[in-house]
Amino acid sequence: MKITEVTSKTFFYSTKTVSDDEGHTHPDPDLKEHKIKTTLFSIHTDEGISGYSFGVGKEITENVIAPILVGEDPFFRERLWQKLNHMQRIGQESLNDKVLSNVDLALWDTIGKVLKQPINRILGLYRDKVPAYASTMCGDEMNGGLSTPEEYAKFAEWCIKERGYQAFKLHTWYPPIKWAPDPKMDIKACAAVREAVGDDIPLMLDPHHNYSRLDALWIGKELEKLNFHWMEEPMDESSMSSYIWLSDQLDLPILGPETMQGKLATRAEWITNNACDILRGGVGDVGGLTPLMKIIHLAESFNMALEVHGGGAGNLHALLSMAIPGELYERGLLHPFIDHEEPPAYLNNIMDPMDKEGFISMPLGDGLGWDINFDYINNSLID
Ligand code: LLH
Ligand code: MG
Repeated sequence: MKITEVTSKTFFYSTKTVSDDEGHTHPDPDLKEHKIKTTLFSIHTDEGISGYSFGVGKEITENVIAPILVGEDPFFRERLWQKLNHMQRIGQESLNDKVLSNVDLALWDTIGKVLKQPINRILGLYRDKVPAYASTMCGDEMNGGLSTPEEYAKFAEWCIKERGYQAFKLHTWYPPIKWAPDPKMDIKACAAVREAVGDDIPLMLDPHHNYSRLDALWIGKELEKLNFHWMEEPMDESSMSSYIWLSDQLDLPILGPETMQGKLATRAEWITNNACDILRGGVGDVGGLTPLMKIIHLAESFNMALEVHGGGAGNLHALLSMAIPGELYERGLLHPFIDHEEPPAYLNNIMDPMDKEGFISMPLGDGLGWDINFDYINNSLID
């Protein structure tokens, strides 16, 4: 079996969210829809079967990825991944871990479609559903949104008591909000949420990512009083020493690294240096499902829990196949003004429908299980 063609097609779709100048997503201030671009990345084979993912640019597809993939057998996924991974070293700057991840996911999708099986069955299932937590967008200044501790509390109450989520994570206030970050405000929001949902619901905090050691320690100690489940990324993860220092002084579990580059190797360093209590990895941070499964097995061999970062197809298949096990699926990012149940126009269904008890079931479709609206994409192409 051979890959015959690899393409990236750019198309428009509508969204009600905007990014701030630090890259965090919020609702559009007027809650209006506007168009943004993304790409459909496709791997075509000589057996007429194709695999897909999103977000790999046209230029890198044509100049870097297609020359490596075309003519190869997609079942040599490990070799193709290693080749692209090594190419990151030699100045292929736009071949970042997110691109690598999306190429890897499209290879998995191709393989699943050829074998006519969902990826979770190919990996080997551990369970057939996973509990989800509500993961908020970071704080804002929108009245009725996530602008005060009381608004976080109200949203948490709805997520847990009405919608059925099993746990709740706050992303609190970061720059460019002028008064942020503010450790005291973070703790006020966490305390209000604890009060609203009661003592038994697991709560987590993902605060501003550039606090000082002393601020992070103070927040951690306050979270211990509020019986929080974990804290993640309160400081720049480039300094592993800071995380060793912090974890050493807290009973509160510290989770990481989330955004630090280095894939498997970085996680091995964090485990062996006791820089975290729970490991972190998500397909988009580590270069795909191929390396994420290795990281999961690395954590397993050290008896360390691993929490998967982010939602989406690749992360869900990994969670269904982990034996350590990943405790919770991160569903979001959520906001009182945004309907997470509504699929983007280029999908017919969302990837992670959640039942009333807060569980997400295994996707049954072949490959990654994306239900892609090809008609929408073909009618919205811009090149
Ligand atoms: O930057 C953000 O908006 C969040 O930190 C985002 O990366 C989110 O996915 C996260 O950290 N979840 O844990
Ligand atoms: Mg995080």
